[in-house]
Amino acid sequence: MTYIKTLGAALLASVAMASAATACEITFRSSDTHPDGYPTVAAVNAMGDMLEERSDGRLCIEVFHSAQLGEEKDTIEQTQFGVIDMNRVSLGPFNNIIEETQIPSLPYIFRSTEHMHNVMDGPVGQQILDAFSDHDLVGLAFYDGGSRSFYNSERPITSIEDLEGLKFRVMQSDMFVDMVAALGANATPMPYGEVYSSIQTGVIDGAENNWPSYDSSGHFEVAQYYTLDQHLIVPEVLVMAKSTFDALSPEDQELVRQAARDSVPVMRELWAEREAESEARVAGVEVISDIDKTPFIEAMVPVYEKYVTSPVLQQMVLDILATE
Ligand code: GTR
Repeated sequence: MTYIKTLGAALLASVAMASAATACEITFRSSDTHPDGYPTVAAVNAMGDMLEERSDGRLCIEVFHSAQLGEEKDTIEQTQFGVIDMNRVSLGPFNNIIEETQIPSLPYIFRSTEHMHNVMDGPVGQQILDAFSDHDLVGLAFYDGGSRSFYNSERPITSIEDLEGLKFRVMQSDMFVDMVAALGANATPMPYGEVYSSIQTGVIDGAENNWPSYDSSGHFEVAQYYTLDQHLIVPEVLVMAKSTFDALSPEDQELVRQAARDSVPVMRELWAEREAESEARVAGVEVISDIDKTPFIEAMVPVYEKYVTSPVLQQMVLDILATE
């Protein structure tokens, strides 16, 4: 009898647990290339907590971190098809699909992180978020992506001349291939997850990224020269599949939009902390911080000429330059 009672109690407990776990009516599957605990993952989790609370437990988010759902370019396609509900990615892999995303991805377009925040929080940011709707996506919010700099396994880069002949991995964006070529080096677009082994085996000499990615990916172990040329400040974006969004009531759509907006300050705080932590963690690498950026900036003229073509894009550049 006691045995039956114990069994019954255990059964009841597991049923209760199961129903608590299935309390969510809808669980949005969200993709991220970064590991658990990385600021982007933590920010989408924070958005999920807000959404769950504000919808009385009906709307939830499950983040599939560490590229469990695939590399960024593939997950973007799957999000457009509605196979994945949400995606947090860099704007870089959107460059070949949505031309407006090229503008904040232009080298040296932002003077500082603060400048980037002011632009992305303003009308240009909204214009870019709106552009996603023509591509089966809903743009929800922008996150920080720090500033990206070159690192390699061969030699310290102290000037533009030192880049000559080196082979760098770039995100899958034609504009970044041209950016590296304009600096006298060679670029290979490739998924993030292949970079470590490609540097290790000598397929490429290096890549470019921000402190937290250089750290968390372990790239600092195989490419120990990091040059603070800070050629890109590319924002990251959180998008939802249009089909997922359209299936929601207008009230729930607004809950999603608002929770995404409210996750931005959370992300910014986590990002600032993580940048400092990562910089300290990779302390064994050779950091070249005393570098004249002027030749790098001047070398970017052909990139602007090639990509800032239409009057709409030209106006976006002017608006960004005019933003404080
Ligand atoms: C990181 C970014 C990722 C991914 C990666 C890359 O900084 O957060 O979304 O784009 O760079 O270089 O592929």
